[in-house]
Amino acid sequence: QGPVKKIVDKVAELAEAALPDDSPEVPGAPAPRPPTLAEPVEPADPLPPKQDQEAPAVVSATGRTDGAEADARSQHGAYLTTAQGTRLHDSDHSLKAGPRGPVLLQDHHLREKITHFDHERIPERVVHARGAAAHGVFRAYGTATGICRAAFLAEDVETPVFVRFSTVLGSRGSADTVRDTRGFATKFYTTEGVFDLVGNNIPVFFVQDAIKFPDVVHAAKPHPDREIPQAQSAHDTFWDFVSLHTEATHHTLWNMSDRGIPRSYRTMEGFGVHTFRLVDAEGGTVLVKWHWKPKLGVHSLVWEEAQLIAGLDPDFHRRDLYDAIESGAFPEWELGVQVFPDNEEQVFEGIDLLDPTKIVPEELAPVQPVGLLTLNGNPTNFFAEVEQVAFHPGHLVPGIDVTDDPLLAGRLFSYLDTQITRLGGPNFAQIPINRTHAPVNDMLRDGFHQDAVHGGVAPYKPNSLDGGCPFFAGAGEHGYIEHPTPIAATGKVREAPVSFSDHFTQPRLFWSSMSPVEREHIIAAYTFELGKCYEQAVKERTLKVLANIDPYLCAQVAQGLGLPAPERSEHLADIAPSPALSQVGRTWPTAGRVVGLVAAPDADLAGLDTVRRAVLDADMVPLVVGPTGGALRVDGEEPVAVQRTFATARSLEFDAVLLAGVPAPGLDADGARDAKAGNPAAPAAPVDPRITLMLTEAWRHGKAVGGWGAAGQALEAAGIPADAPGVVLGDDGEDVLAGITTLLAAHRVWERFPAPPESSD
Ligand code: HDE
Repeated sequence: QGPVKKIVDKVAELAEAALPDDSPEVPGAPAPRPPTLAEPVEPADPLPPKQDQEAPAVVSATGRTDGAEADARSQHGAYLTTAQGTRLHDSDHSLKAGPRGPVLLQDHHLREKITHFDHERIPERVVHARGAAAHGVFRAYGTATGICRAAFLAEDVETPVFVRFSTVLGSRGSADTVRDTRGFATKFYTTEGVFDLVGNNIPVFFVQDAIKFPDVVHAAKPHPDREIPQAQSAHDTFWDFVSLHTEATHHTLWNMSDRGIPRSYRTMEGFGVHTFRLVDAEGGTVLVKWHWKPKLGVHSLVWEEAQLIAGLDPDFHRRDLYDAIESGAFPEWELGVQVFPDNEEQVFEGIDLLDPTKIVPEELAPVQPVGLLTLNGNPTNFFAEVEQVAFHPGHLVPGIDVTDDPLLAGRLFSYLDTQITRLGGPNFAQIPINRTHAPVNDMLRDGFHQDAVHGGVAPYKPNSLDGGCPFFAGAGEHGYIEHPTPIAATGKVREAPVSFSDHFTQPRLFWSSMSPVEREHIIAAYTFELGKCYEQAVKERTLKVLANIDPYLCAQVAQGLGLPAPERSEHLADIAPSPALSQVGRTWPTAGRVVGLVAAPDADLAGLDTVRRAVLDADMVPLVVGPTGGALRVDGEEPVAVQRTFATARSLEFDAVLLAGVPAPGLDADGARDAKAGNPAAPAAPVDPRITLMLTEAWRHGKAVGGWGAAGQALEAAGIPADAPGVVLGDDGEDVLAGITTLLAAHRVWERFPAPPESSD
C-alpha cells in the first residue's frame, strides 16, 4: 500500500466517520449536523514538534549549550501563560472596574497580548515575497567528488535541506499562478557550514549587472501611483524597460513561454543561473552551472487555466506542495552540473560563461547528475520557517567558489543587507531555520535579537586571554580558502565585455527550440501582455525587439495588437535548436497526476470505486466529484466519499476528467433508454451544466477526458466529439483509465491546441 493511498484512504475514512449514521443517500435532504465537539476539560500537553524539524542547539566556543534552548519560545506545559510563564486564568475579558468598565491600565496581560499582536508583521521580501517551502534531504551520488571537495557531495552523504519556492513580483498575499519567474532556493545544512543554492526556474536573468536590479524591479513592480497591477508584468513600465534594455529579451521570452506559468513547484526545473567555480581536493578547478531536474518532468499550466486558478485557488502551488508531502508523495529533483574548463577566457563554444543572460545548451554540455533532493517534511510554522529563512548566494562551503559574473557580485552584497532590515538586525543566523548544523565559533557579538550567551572575554584575534582560541583552519581542517583566481585587470572602468552586447542570438535559440504549440503560447502571451499596455510607443518598440527574434513571432503579435510589423534591425544568424528546452514531445512519469472522477446522480458507483482504486494503484491521485458533499452510496457496496462537489470542483485542479457512466439525457448508465422516463421519446433532463463546464474547460486546456457507460453522451452535450484527440471512451472503466494514463504521460493532448506553421525565418 503506497503512502498516497494510505492518506487518501484516511481522508475517505474521516469523511465517512463524520457522517451521521442516518445520513441520507446522495442526493437528498441535507443530513443533520453532527454535534459540536465539546472543549476538552483536562489539561493536555501541546503537540510535539515534528522530529526532523527541531532546531540544532546553540553550541558555544567551549562546547557548552549556551543561553536559551532552541525551542524555548515554543509551547510547553498544559496551561496558558504570559510570556513570563505566569499561568493565566482568563484571556477573554480585559480587567475592568466592574463588568461595564472602564478597562484598567494595570491589565498587563491585555497590554502584552495586544502589543505583541501589534508587532507581528515584519517587512515582506522586496522581491520573492510570496513563497512556500519544505524540509528535505539531499543524498549525494558521489559523482562530483572528482571535481569538488565539498563534503556534502561525497557518495551517500545525506544532508538536511530547506527549500523555498517563490514568485518574484507579487506581495505576500498575491496569487501563485501568475506569469512570473519562480525562485528555487535551497539551504543545505552541511557538516562544513551552510551552502545556499539560490536559484530560479529560468536559467537567465533580465540584467547582466547587479547595478541594474533596482531598475528592472522598479519597472516590474506595480505602478508607484496606483499600486497596480499586482504580481504581473502585463503593464507599461515593465515593457517600457525591457524594450529599451534589450539584454532582458532572453529572460522575457522565457517568461512569455510556458515556463512562466508552472503546473506545480514539483514540476519546475531549477537553475543556479551564474557560473560557479568548483575546487577539487588537489586545488584543481572547473566552472559549472547548477541544474535541478524534477523527477516528475517539467510541466506548465496554460494561460487561461493560470488566470482562472489565480481567482479560484490563489494558493494552488502552495497547497499542491503541502498536500503532496503530507500524503507521502515526496517531490524529488536531481541536482546536476554542466562542467566547463576553467580557462582564462571563461568562454565555452563561443558562449561567455560570465554573462547571466546566456545558457549553454545541454546538447553542448550535458547535465551530469550529482545527487538527489527529496522534500519530505512540511514546515511546522510558516512564519518561523518560511518567512524567516534567509538565503544568501555567498553562503558557500569549501570546494564551491564564485566567478566574476557582475550580477553575482551584486547579489553577494544584497542578500545580507536586505536581511538586516527584514529580520530586524544582524543576528538572524541564530533564528532556528537559519542555524547551521556545524559548530559555530564566531566573534560576532551583541546586536538586536542576540540569543546566545557568549562565554569568554576575548572576542578578538589575536588574543592571549582566551588561550588564543579559536584557531584558524587550513584546507586540511575544512577551512574555506578562496581560490586564488588570477585577475587580468586593465584599469577601473564602468563597462561590460563586448560579448555582453549580443542580445538576440540566444532568444533566437530559445524560440527555434520550441515546438509549434509552444510558439503559439508565446505569441499569445506577448499579445496578451502588450494588449494590457496603454503606451503606443512601448508596444511599437517591443515589436522591433520581436522582429530581431523571429519575423513570424513579430508579425503574429503585431496582428494581435492591430499594428504593423516592423523590419528587423539585426542580422538573424542561423542557430542550432536545443531540443532539451522544449517541454513537448517527451513522456514523463504519471505518479502524482490528479484524476477527477465525476459522478452524476445514478452514475455507475461500483465502477467508479474500481477506477478510484486503480488510480491509487498507479500512484496517481483520484478526486471523487459528486453532486453534493457526503458519500456516494449504492446498495450492497462500500460508500465512496465525495472529495469535491459540483459546487467546489473545476477541472482546473485535475490533469484528466473521467465520467463514471454519467447518463446522458434519457439514458441510463448503460446507455439504454431509461425505462423510468416512461415515454422513450420524451425530452430528457439536461446534463448538469457544471459537468458540462468541467468538460469544456478540461477540453480547452488540452486535458484527457473520457468515461465509460453513457459518458460519451455527456461529452457530446459539451460539444466534444467522441473521436477527437485525447478522448477515451469504453465499456470498462479500467480500460478507459489505461488510455487516459497513456495520455497523461505526455502531460497534455498537444494536438488540441492550434499551432502556427513552422517559423518563417
Ligand atoms: Fe535575488 N534577491 N537578486 N535573484 N533572489 C532576493 O533577498 C538580488 C537574482 C533569488 O526564498 C532578496 O532575502 C539582486 C537572480 C531568490 O528567500 C534580495 C539580484 C536569482 C530569492 C535579492 C538578484 C535570484 C531572491 C530579496 C541581481 C537566481 C528568494 C529577499 C543582481 C539565480 C529567496 C532576500 C528566498 C531574493 C537580490 C537576482 C534568486 C533583495 C541584487 C539572478 C530565489 O537580496
